[in-house]
Amino acid sequence: MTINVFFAAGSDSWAEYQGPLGDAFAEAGLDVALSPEAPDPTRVDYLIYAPTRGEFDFSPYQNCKAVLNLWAGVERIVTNPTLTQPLCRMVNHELTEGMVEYVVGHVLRHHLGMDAHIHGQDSIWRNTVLPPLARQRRVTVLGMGALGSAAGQALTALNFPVTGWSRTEKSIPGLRCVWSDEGLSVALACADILVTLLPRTPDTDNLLNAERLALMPSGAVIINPGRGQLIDDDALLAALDAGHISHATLDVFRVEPLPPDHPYWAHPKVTITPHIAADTRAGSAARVVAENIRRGEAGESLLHLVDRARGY
Ligand code: NDP
Ligand code: OXD
Repeated sequence: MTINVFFAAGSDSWAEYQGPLGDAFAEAGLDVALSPEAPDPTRVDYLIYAPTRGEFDFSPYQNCKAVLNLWAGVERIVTNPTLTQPLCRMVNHELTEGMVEYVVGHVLRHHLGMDAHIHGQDSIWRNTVLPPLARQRRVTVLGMGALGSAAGQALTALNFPVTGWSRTEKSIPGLRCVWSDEGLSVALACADILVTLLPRTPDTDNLLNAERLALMPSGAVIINPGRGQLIDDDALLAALDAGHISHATLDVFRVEPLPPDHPYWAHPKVTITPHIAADTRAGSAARVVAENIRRGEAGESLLHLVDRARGY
């Protein structure tokens, strides 16, 4: 029987996804009617969604077996009171690869002090200060999920001593894993470079406040590709101005695009990247969507199900 899939991720991305989704459904042996419109919501079996779509009323889709989100982050959907269907988020190898490359690149920039050479070409030969080796630079990753654990392991492979913090107890080869409030204090105290890869939930909002920033070593660097709300912006600006935090590389913000008058733009110790750390690529995302529909139709458990109560 034909499976009706409504592409509700927004008209802007329809052109990008139509072909890859068709290919992925064919590869998975699925007979799918895919449409960017849902004339009869009660006939929709699966709904593909992205938070860029904005406000959405899921209630008419009473027979929809799952909402398949194209983003990893779900904070804008889990709070939607009309969503009663199972929600799956995006996890895939290209998203992970992108994030690993972003994190490793920005960690190495700060570790090697690259800015001094990129911006300091003043004809003076200074070769007395060498950067320490990776094994002498402690990195902490907050969030040991799909992205944080992969980034942490890539850094470990380069010899950085990595501490990873999560909500629940974990054991990941090569990393020192910590959890709980006590674990957070331990993780922050050894964060010469801190990478934040937590989801936005009520528990992680403003996690990095003045008190917690003060636990970090003096001169530490923060790299935040997680969510803007993880950081208390005023506290971070104060810590940068005081020199306690030497630099912040920020990819995500409370308001996106970051408003032109936001103090981060002009701050000499802030690097802004415009939410490009890891993008969902249509080809690999389509295969995850197809696999979940195949599973749904076969009565198998869905991949990457979101726990609504937990918020991620
Ligand atoms: P996962 O759900 O796989 O991992 C989340 C991790 O955070 C888990 O280890 C979880 O702990 C931990 N966590 C959640 N809440 C808490 C808490 N209260 N205290 C301690 N640890 C907590 O997510 P992903 O790794 O796939 O993605 C992480 C985030 O990255 C996304 O939610 C999104 O915000 C962001 N992102 C940003 C992108 C960008 O381009 N900038 C692209 C993609 C994602 P536990 O393991 O114990 O459950
Ligand atoms: C995501 C993101 O959550 O791009 O996928 O931030």
